[in-house]
Amino acid sequence: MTPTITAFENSPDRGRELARDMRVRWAFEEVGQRYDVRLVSFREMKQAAHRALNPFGQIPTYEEGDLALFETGAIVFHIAEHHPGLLPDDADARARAIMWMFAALNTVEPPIVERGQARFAEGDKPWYEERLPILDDRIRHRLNDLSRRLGDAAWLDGAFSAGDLMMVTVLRRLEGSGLVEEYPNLAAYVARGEARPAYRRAFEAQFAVFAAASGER
Ligand code: GTB
Repeated sequence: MTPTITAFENSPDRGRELARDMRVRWAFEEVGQRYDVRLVSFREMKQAAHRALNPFGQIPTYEEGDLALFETGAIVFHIAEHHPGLLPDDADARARAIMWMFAALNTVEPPIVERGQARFAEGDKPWYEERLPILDDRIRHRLNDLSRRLGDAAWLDGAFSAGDLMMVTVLRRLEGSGLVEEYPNLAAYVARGEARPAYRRAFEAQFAVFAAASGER
């Protein structure tokens, strides 16, 4: 059965891979699983039918037969568990790859989300300019440690895994901030992720939604 995910009908990022369905699309592409996409408007996302899939009224969601999931961590993990290619066979290496997924979502992403939220919700407030360097330093704190751990390695723990997929998409959210570029090994790490053919295919699919809606190409 072909799984169906939901994505923004009209993404505020203009199809630039920042909305979280990108992670799920990328995971599908890495494992070679076809998928369908149902586009939803902001209004639809808050209605009962969508909230039955995601009580928080957000995208992406995942449906396959009787199974409905939300949370990109759970969705990517589900895909990785059911297809070879995103989690190592060795039990210890597998546990570490899952650990990196959690680290991306629970330790690295929160200060990045906080920065984005501040710009969105407080960007016009007088304190915003003063607050931004504090938020940036919180992110640097995480990037410092991540950069030190990654060192010269290509990926976080041996071969590319779901942990890297999640971490790259989290770091991608800093696009335009200049923060990742302060750490050349992290910038190269993100670039390596973006260069993967599966990432490119996911990007094209996500951008095509925006292009079709806007007439751009
Ligand atoms: N923890 C959840 C997960 O990982 O699945 C978070 C899901 C989430 O935040 N979804 C967002 C959403 O539905 C879209 S991705 N937001 C609408 C709402 O909450 O009402 C976040 C996002 C949105 C837009 C941009 N952008 O335009 O740059 C980037 C990221």
